[in-house]
Amino acid sequence: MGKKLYFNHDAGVDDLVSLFLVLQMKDVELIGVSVIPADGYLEPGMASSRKIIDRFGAPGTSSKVEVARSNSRGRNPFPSEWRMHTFFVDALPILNEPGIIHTREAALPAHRHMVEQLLASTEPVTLLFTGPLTDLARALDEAPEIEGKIEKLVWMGGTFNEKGNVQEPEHDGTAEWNAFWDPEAVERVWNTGIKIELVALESTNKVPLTVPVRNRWASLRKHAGLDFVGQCYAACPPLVYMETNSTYYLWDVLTTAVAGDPSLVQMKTVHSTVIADGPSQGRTVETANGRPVSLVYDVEPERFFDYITALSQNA
Ligand code: AGV
Ligand code: CA
Repeated sequence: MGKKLYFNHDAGVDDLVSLFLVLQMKDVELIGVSVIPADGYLEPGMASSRKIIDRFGAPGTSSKVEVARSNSRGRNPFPSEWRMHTFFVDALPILNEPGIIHTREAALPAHRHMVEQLLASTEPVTLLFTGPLTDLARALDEAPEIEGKIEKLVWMGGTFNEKGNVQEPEHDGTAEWNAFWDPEAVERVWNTGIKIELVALESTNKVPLTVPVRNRWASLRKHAGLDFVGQCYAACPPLVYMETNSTYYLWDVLTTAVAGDPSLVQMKTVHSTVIADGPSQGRTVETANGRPVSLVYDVEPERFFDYITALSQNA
């Protein structure tokens, strides 16, 4: 069946595109999904995830994979303009054609659902997180023994650049949003022996959403999967002249591609700690005696875009 993977996401545009892509990976067995309402809203995040599994999962996926609802709350909320994107994806006609949802909602909240799935697995499981780490931190508090079931964590979050992407009145701008939403959760996860592959802001510099990227998807829209990807990203502004606070990179999609095929990127070991409080909260800092993570520092954009296009074309 391929490697087992559990996916926790936060219902943004690229989180939902990531779920679609995971479902296309022939060598990945998705064992569970959970949704945390950070950079998105919970109800449309749950509904759209279940509809994406129905529409784009292989036959039988809807009766096997459950979607769990997180009851976690963050320290620093995302701007609601960004979070509104979840309603847009959930309303796309391609997801609403059948008018009925088959994929089940899990009975347990996200962190407990993940514990249940991990403990039930006879093989090590890859964790893919494209939002804050809160549900993993809580799962580790409740059942530290899950650490032995985790092959590795592939996470989109953090940055070692001077400048992050948080622009909030009481912050100095050094943090990345997923880390800023719940800095203590990053600290909790850093304080384990779990192998971590990190896609930080600098990892995605070479893969912004641009007009040529959009046009390539548009030219292939006869394939339902690429039409879906194009429709989702239609909600986001492309990079044209210069980066702004709303410029979109393929943050979560690159992270998902790394989970599917790590050979697409270059990684190096970086030792780091996280600042949990004060004006730099959520900032990840390189420190000689800090916790090692494998940081993605380079990607060939051509290969990456070819990879996600090929996956989407088969849908
Ligand atoms: O910091 C990147 C994370 C990713 O997980 N998210 C978006 C991706 O899902 C937060 C974010 C940063 N800038 C944004 C974000 C923007 N301009 N719009 C929406 N979300
Ligand atoms: Ca995300």
